[in-house]
Amino acid sequence: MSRVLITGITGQDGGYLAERLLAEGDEVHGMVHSGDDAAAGFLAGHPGIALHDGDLGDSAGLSRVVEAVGPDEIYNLGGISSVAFSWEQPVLTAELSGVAAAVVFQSALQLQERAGRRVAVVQASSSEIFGDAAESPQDEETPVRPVSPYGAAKAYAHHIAGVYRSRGLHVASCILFNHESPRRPTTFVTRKITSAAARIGLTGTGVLSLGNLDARRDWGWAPDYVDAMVRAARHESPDDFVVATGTSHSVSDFVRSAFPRVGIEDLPAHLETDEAFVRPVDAPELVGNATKARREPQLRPTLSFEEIVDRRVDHDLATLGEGG
Ligand code: G4F
Repeated sequence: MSRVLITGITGQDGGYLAERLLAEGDEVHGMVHSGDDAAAGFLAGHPGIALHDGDLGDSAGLSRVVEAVGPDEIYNLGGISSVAFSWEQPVLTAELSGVAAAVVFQSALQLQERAGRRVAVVQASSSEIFGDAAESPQDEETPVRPVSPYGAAKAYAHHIAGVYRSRGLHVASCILFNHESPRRPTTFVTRKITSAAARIGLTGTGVLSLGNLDARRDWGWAPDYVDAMVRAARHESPDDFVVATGTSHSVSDFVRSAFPRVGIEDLPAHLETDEAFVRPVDAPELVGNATKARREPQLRPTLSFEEIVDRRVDHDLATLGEGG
């Protein structure tokens, strides 16, 4: 049994991770900040998890949580997760998604040295670090070249993970490409599309407004990526691992797969573009080469793109059909 601390436990990945580790008999602790409205509901739905007050923006408090829990494993999933929002709050993004990682690593190293045992850390890195990528697909050696405040913050966290690894901390940086589930909020494009498809499919009316339809992303299934993080934490040697499916689709491909699922073929009648959703800079294509992760910690995607779209649309249809 491992004692595990998760930052960002109330998010999509944090929830799947906590459920998986609890089911395996691990002792699960999560850090939540006082403004996290999801915390009370999360605790009610997950008895057995210990929640600790802490804020990624408060270095001393964050260190105290690591110290108090004394974990064997730390998953640093917290921070700003929306690339679009990072353009509105670049400094906050740098603090929560960048600098806080250094505090986590420093606290873990101090705990490791004091306790005389390994403290394994997983940093949830992001394909956004590649930004306007120098090559396609991207792998662990692709130059880091972010084009968004979010990508720049994650790039710092990714680099400082390497620094602490060289100091003897078992820190794996999992470079996660887009990964989706019904738990995604509608601020992300896939959920925005599937919830609109369900609504328009049921009512026969409505228009979906999107930004850049040409952006290509490598969309995987979130529980697979959580599995990858656990395997990376427990892999004998810490490293950087690209976690991806290896296939990219455009935003308009996603729309073209989702709408027919609800019986809508006349896309132009229900789709428009709106400049308000276009970002100042948007990486044109992010697609990962996960050969290394598949070879070493043996990561495997379980769902295809089409299965992911279908499951998501079906979930939103069922939710709406139940009056949700
Ligand atoms: O769904 P998105 O907002 O996800 P994004 O920006 O790729 O970020 C997600 O994946 C990253 C991994 O690469 C994570 F690190 C990050 O935390 C997050 O999970 O946007 C996907 C694409 C973008 O190109 C965006 O410009 O969809 C495009 N898009 C087009 N119209 C839109 C919209 N995105 C959103 N959110 N809303 C739109 O209306």
